Amino acid sequence: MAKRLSKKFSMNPDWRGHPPFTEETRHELLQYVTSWRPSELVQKTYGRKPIRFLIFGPSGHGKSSFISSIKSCLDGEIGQGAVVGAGMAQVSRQYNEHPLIYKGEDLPFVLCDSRGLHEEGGGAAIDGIRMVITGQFQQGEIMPTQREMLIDPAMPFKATDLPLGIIFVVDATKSENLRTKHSFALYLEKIIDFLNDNEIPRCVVMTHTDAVVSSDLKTTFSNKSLETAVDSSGKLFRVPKNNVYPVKCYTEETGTKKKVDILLLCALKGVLIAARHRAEFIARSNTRSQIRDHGFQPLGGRASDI
Ligand SMILES: Nc1nc2c(ncn2[C@@H]2O[C@H](COP(=O)(O)OP(=O)(O)OP(=O)(O)O)[C@@H](O)[C@H]2O)c(=O)[nH]1
Ligand SMILES: [Mg+2]
Repeated sequence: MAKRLSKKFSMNPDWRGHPPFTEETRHELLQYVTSWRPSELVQKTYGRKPIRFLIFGPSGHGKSSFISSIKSCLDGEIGQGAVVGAGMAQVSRQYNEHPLIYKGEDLPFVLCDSRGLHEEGGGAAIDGIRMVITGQFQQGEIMPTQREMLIDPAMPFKATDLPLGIIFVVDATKSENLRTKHSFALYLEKIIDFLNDNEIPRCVVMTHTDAVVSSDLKTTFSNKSLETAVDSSGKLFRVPKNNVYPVKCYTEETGTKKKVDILLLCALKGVLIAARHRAEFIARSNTRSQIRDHGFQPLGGRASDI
């Protein structure tokens, strides 16, 4: 009894509320993610194209691994969805839209892989990133580095060309170090300013949780070192702490695991909730501006009153 009590009181309290790591939670999260659909108004506004979520982050921090892991989680089997590196610099150089398939059907959104941010010598050019955000890059096109950037980025774009979310991916063991790099902070600021100006929701997916929480992923939300990493990742990408999602990617597993899936699905659910709010806002603003353009008369008022 004394032993049980001392174990109980030696555990850290959770720093974030979270669902239990049970099979039921995995099932509920999977249900949410796979049944997520944009409303009719949003579908009408955005057309038939899948909704885009862009993945940005420094090279080697796990962007492609996160995409692959989400695919494996939906599939129930480990596969190689996006090419992942092992000790290589700058593996992904292209812009790549990855469809997500559940039980043979495409989900209405895609995860878009991209070239690493600002790695010495070969990071993605800021103007190239702006072009990816505004939908001016085709599937498979190589994203230029600052040196290679020759294209005029000043192309007009519509609100519906923009993604409904940016997912910054960062390695939990490296975020603190990145914060001290002045050149990276300046580079990131330009990207964040552009996202703010266009009101694009963003969050952080923090990979390598397993490297910090070495014992059991169940202790993710009570581990103090991980809380510190969540804090510094939030400050680095200027998102509130509750929009930083710790995950572990599938790296050496041969089958999917309940706790790994739960962390991955919690992250994706957070992205989808933010996207729904933004999409509804754009769809309604779009409808209002069409009403203005066409001079429709709404019930109880003249068009000029809107
Ligand atoms: N232990 C552990 N390793 C991870 C995790 N996520 C990614 N990795 C490893 O980190 C390395 C880099 O992962 P990638 O997914 O290729 O990183 P990337 O951001 O796509 O890199 P670039 O394509 O070069 O920009 C690989 O060796 C992965 O296996 C994680 O959550 N835990
Ligand atoms: Mg990659």
